[in-house]
Amino acid sequence: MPTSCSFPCQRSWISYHPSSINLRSHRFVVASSAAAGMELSLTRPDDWHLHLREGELLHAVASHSARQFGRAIVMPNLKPPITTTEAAVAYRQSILKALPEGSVFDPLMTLYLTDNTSPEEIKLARQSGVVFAVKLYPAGATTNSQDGVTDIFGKCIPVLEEMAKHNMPLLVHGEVTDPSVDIFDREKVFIETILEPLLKKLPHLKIVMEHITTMEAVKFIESCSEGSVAATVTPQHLILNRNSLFQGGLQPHNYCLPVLKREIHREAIVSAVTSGSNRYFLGTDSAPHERRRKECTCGCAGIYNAPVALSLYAKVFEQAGSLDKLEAFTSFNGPDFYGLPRNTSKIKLRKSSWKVPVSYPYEHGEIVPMFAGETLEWLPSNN
Ligand code: OTD
Ligand code: ZN
Ligand code: ZN
Repeated sequence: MPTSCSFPCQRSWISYHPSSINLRSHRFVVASSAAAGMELSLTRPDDWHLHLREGELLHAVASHSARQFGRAIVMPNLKPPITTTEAAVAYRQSILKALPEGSVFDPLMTLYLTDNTSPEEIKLARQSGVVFAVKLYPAGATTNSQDGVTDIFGKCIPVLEEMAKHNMPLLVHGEVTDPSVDIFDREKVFIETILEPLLKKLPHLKIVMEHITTMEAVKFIESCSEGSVAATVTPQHLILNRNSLFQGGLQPHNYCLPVLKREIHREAIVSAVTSGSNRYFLGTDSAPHERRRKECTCGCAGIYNAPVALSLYAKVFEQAGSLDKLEAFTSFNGPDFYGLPRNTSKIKLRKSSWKVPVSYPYEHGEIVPMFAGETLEWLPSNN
C-alpha cells in the first residue's frame, strides 16, 4: 500500500509563486491578468508528445486527452516497444477502441528507434499514413528505454538518412545516459555531444527536441534553422523548478525525466515559449503510472498532466502577459512543423476556478494527476 508522508507537506504549487518573481514582472502580471469569467476561444490544440499506455491504463486516460485535443503524437515506449509499422497500426486500433463514443481524436503514431531499425521500415512507416515520426530513446534514458539506441552514429545513420529523404521527423529524448554525468547536466551534454554533431552530419533531418528543460536547449533551438528543428515543452517544465521535488518532503508525483531543473532554466523556457516563436509547441509528456508505482521505494518517472495541461499552459501565458500568443503554441506551431493541417474546430478556456480531482480511480488502481486536489483557473470546455 502507498504510504503518505506524515510531514505537513507544503504543496508543490508554492513553487509556482516563487519569491524570485521580480517586481517588474509582478507589475506586468497584475496589469495583464485576465478578468474572472473571461473566455478564450482557441483552435483545438494538439498534443505533440503523449504517453497513452495500453490495457486498463489506456482506458483510464484516453478520454482525458481526447476531450480536449484534436490529435496527439503517441509515444511508442510500451513493453515491448512499438518498433514496427505493423505494431504501430495495431496499437492505433487499440487506442481508437478505448476512445469515448463519437470521439474524433486522431492518434498519430511513432516508431521506437533501435540499433536494428532498417531503412525499409521507414518506407513502410511513411506508406502506412498513420506513422508520423520516429522516436530516439538513448538506451536507459527514461521509462522503457532499455531497447533504445546504444550508438546513434555507429548504428543509425542509414535509417536517419532514409527519414530525411521522407521528411520524417526524429523525436529526441535529449539526455546522455553516462552515469558519470550529473543528472542535471545530461541534456546540455547531449546537445554538445550528439545533437550538434548529428545536425552537421544530417542537415536535412527534421528534429523535435522533446520536453526541453534548460536554457542551453533554448539556445540550441534558437541557433538551428527555422522549420527544421523545433521543441516541445511540458507544463511541468514551465511551472515547476527542482525545489518542487523536495518541498516539505519528497514529492514523487513531481518526478519526471528529464528531471526538473533550476529556476533560471524554467525562466528561460517560459521566455522562449511566450515570446511567440514558432519553434516551440505543446507537448504534455503526460505519462501516467499507477499510484503504487509512484509512491514506493523505487518510484517511476512520469507526471500525469493530461487533465490539467491546458489550464497550466494558459496560466503561464497569462502570467507572462502573452495570452495573445497562446493559440499559436497550442494549435498552430505543431501542425505547421509537421506539415499537417491545423484543426478547424474550437475549444473554449474560461477563466473560472475548478478543482483538480485527487485521483482518477480505475478497476485495479488509481492515477494521481499533477496538482491533485488543487484549484486551477482556466477551465477547458468544448462549447
Ligand atoms: N518521462 N516518464 C515517461 C516518459 C517521459 O522521457 C519521457 O518522455 C514514461 O513514464 O513513459 C518520464 O518521466
Ligand atoms: Zn523523453
Ligand atoms: Zn515522454
